[in-house]
Amino acid sequence: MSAANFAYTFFNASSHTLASPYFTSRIFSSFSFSLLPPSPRCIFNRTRTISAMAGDAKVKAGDTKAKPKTGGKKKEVKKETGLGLTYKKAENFGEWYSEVVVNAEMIEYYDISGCYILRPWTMSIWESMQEFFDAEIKKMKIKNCYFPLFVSPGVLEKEKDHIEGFAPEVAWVTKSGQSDLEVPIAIRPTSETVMYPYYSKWIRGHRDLPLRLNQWCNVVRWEFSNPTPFIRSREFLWQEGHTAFATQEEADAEVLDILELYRRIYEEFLAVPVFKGKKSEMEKFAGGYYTTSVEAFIPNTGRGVQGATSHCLGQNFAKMFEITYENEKGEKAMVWQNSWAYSTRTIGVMVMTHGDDKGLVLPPKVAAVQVIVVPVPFKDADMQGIYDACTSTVKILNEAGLRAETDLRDNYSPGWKYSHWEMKGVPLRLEIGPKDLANSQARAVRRDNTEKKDIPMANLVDQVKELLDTIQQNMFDVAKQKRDECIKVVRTWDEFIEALGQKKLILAPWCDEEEVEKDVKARTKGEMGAAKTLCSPFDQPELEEGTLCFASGKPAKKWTYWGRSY
Ligand code: 86X
Repeated sequence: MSAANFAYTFFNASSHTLASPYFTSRIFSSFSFSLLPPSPRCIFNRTRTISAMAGDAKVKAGDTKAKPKTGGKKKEVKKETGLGLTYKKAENFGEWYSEVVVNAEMIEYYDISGCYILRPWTMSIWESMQEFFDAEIKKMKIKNCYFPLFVSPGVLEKEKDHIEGFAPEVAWVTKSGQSDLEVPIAIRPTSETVMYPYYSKWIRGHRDLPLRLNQWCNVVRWEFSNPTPFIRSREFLWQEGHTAFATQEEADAEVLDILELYRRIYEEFLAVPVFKGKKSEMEKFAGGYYTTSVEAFIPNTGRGVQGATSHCLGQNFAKMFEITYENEKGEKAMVWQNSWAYSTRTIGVMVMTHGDDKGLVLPPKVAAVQVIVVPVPFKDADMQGIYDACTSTVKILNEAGLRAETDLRDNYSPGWKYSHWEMKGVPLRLEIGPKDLANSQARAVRRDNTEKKDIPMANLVDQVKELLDTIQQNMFDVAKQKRDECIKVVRTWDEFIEALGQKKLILAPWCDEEEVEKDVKARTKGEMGAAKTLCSPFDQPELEEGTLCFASGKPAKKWTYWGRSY
């Protein structure tokens, strides 16, 4: 098949009839969108924008509407204060989640389905993780770079194994202004095809290796299954690392080094427990050699969620993109490659894990505001004295490197402020009232468990630091305990089905055969989605001699986590 032809079939999974590599508008429009130039009304009149857009845009079947239930009508019915959640986490998890991310001012819904505005409260979380990860990969001699957003159709053809099945998710730009582009260009869903032609160019000899690059960017995947803020959005932010080595040993080592950084992001920053493990043949990145991942679990929905992936690509892409070099002996050799990524999905997992019926609960390490200082005026109290105490408390905490703010707004009551900052998930609240002022202390209230404690001003910084550390640790411990309570070890099919019905995270002995995983998927198919493997944990319980696979009855090769997943 010619390159051009392949590019065509590749992105037109549904059609095999057309000879041209590019598209007739009729067929093309079934999976593309066009970039309409924004008209003034789109920018200035929001109400009209939404209705106009719905009319203008070609909305594809299966496209869900852009506005969530909670962002629309519901809000008008709600109390004027705008405080408090309508839904409870345990009763209606989906609506609860949408409401939390909006009311905590993390997300604003956008008028394109599956696209969300990331507000400052979200971005500061992303930046905390970014700061950590970026510094760590720099220690590993990985360098940042930036490749273009657009992909020419020509290079995509090289990637048969890789992109097969993904074609319907690729978004295309087909016009500039009113004229059709001569050649449509794709928007990156991931950057292998964008980057590897240049790896081929830049890598000549063994001295050019290793080549270790990372980029922080956005990617677009035009998904049609139900969009969820952070968890499944059509555009998201991520880092993608792409590295090339002379030897497999170096590549193998990096896969695990990066995976450990992902574990630390989840466990040390987001206070979310994860398992490190290897993906099954079915669930691995098809273009790669093997895939490792960190896997989280959401007890409320009984779903696993892939937290981040670190792939060894082997030499598959080196073959496709001719990434070769001359080794010390003067022979031509192929590089070993890895790729790895984590995305803004991390934030969604954190919200789902820690949020409660009062809203978001932020781990101190990633909270934009770690301490909110609230003045509690009383009838005849020395108002100025209280305000000054709040301001100086913040100053002392800021100088100690803590992220503290005070809320001195005089048009809100202390109670309203408590609810507001609880909704936003601030880990620690310090209340300062007349009595506290008189005693030179502040009343500390933890967001994670409502525990209260008086802190003497003389000891402010130490005690606040200690409290924040305790909160961070406690949030992880509680989440881990809840997650662990969901783990169910099963050995038979009947136990497996029962555990699946109970929303468990299932650990089962498995024969590690692709056919068997397919069979399990088929046999568990239903409204809630099929069960699949999440990963085979690196930390394997002992597999006793003679243990059989829960699904096939053949000898088991390993313990594997199974469940429904996001
Ligand atoms: C898989 C693989 C890999 C670099 C990573 O997981 C780490 C960072 N990439 C990504 N993947 C695709 O390759 C893909 C390709 C197309 Cl064309 C698409 F539309 C969606 C995709 N989704 C995932």
